[in-house]
Amino acid sequence: MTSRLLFLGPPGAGKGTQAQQLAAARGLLHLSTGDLLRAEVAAGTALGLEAEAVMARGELVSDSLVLAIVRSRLEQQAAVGAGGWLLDGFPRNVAQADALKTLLDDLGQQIELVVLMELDDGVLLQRLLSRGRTDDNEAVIRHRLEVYREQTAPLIRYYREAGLLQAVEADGTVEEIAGRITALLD
Ligand code: B4P
Repeated sequence: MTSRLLFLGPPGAGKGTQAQQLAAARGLLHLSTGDLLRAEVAAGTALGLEAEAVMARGELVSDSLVLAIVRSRLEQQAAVGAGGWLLDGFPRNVAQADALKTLLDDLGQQIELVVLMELDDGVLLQRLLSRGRTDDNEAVIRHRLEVYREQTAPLIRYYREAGLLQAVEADGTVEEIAGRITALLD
């Protein structure tokens, strides 16, 4: 069974929506760096204070901060001998992808599949405007899309060349998209 995977795609493609359902259905650890960062902000931790302004601008939080969060979660899971995971919104640039590879090598684990969720900017913008999170206003969304193109989109080639990437069309109902993703899994 495919049990170590990550979701890649622009902001608002529905990574979180699909990841939550799939992880619950397959008993995987769902690791969303966006959710974890928002939890730190809500709890008012030092880490949250550092992340809050960066997220509000639609930029990427520092690699060291995000990596510390991911490393501790994956190490905890490996220590108790638990199985699979689904990384949602991480990595978001090549430095994070390289660091993830090093971490997984240390843990003796490997990514089995990278699911790229593809969607037009117009649909993304409408979805995020109707979600209405604090970082979901038009100017910030447009900036997040630019950051995606510059920093995250190079991961498409990175994982394609590693032979791990499969793309799905992320337009349609939540159920239709879930069906397309499930069809890629063993
Ligand atoms: P994230 O929390 O990762 O959020 P996202 O990319 O905006 O959304 P996602 O694709 O998960 O879409 P969702 O399912 O919610 O990032 C937020 C910020 O955190 C970043 O800008 C950055 O600052 C920071 N961050 C996170 N990870 C980081 C990292 N690794 N490094 C540095 N910084 C990091 O869906 C969007 C909306 O569409 C929802 O309202 C949903 O209900 C709706 N929707 C979903 N599927 C739909 C469908 N099929 N039809 C219609 N609507 C749908």
